[in-house]
Amino acid sequence: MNPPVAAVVALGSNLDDPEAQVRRAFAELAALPDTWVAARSALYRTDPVGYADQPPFVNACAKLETRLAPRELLDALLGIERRHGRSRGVPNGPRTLDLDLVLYGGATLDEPGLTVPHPRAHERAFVLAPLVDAWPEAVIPGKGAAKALLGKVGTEGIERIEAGPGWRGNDGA
Ligand code: PH2
Ligand code: MG
Ligand code: MG
Repeated sequence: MNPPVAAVVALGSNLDDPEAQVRRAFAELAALPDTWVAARSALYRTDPVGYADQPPFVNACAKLETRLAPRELLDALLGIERRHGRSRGVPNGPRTLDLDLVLYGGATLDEPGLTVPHPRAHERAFVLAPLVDAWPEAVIPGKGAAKALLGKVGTEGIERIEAGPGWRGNDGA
């Protein structure tokens, strides 16, 4: 069996009760086979990036421990998106649920449909702020510490909805 790997999933929604979509998705991540949610961020309300004429997003991050291979995990994420009625319309446009595989251990992958680290994670506050909540020491291979990257990008246009940093299980840090 594969040893467990720390993987990070970024969650985003801006349609059909975004907060509920994201909360349900956390539970569905926790129910994936051979996968545990080690930590989760607070929820954030964020201004849309890339395509401005759409509702604000709710964004969050989950740190998983998983024995699934990257492609198996990706397929599981796409399955959850489909169950949330995700349809693929305008690039960067509105969606019921977006689950992006941001990190898979220290791996760098560039395969069809599977680019890890996520190619834009290091420049997006709506990914970095929740990532730092869930995993303060996270490092984006080739880009550096998530905390330092967030310092560079800043937190304009993002607002924490919940108090506190989220939930980090028993192992803290
Ligand atoms: N996702 C996008 C494009 N723009 N903006 C915000 N605030 N949050 C997102 O999750 C987001 C976005 C493409 O996946
Ligand atoms: Mg995305
Ligand atoms: Mg996506």
